[in-house]
Amino acid sequence: MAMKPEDVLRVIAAARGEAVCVPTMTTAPAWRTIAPNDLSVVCVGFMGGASSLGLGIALARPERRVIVLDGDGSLLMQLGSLATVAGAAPRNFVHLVFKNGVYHTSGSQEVPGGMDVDYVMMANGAGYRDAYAIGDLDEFRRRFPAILTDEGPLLVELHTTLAAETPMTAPGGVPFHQQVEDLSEKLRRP
Ligand SMILES: Cc1ncc(C[n+]2csc(CCOP(=O)(O)OP(=O)(O)O)c2C)c(N)n1
Ligand SMILES: [Mg+2]
Repeated sequence: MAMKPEDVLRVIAAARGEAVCVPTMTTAPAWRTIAPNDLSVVCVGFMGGASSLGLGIALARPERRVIVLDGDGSLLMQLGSLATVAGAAPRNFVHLVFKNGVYHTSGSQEVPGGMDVDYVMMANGAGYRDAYAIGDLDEFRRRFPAILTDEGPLLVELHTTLAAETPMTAPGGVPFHQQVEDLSEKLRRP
């Protein structure tokens, strides 16, 4: 079973409240249309860096939930970031891994191990507080309130199909430095 990434993003956008979202790779173009101009910072260039960016925000704003929307190939490239997150132990940090088995953005080359790589086990091994996999949209919708409130760091491996767009087929959006300034400004407000 696999979910359409856009359907997953719509569930997140509808229920996230004041959570900050950090989408990367193929979640980026869809997120721009599903949740425009909000508490997000969309990043593409620094493969594997989304969780570190999210970690920084989570540590700086411990009262706010931070949700990283990561790619499987990106996480695999910076696997050590799992131990960095677990070591910092941010209670407000959620790591959603969109596992599609490929580097979709760069041309759908297969990620080593494809869909067989077990990111749940890796997150548990690194010391995340909790980790589990979801492949069904109804289950994701049902469990999302807990994902928003359970103590982190939490990793959820999401089994997804390929997105309709990638940052290559749908480039653009607000420049990264501008998004960072906008988000900092919003987070500084009381
Ligand atoms: C260090 C580095 N190597 C290679 C690239 C080129 N690149 C950009 S996106 C991408 C694939 C991302 O795959 P994944 O994280 O699985 O996300 P998906 O596109 O499948 O959503 C690659 C290899 C890069 N940006 N940085
Ligand atoms: Mg991928």
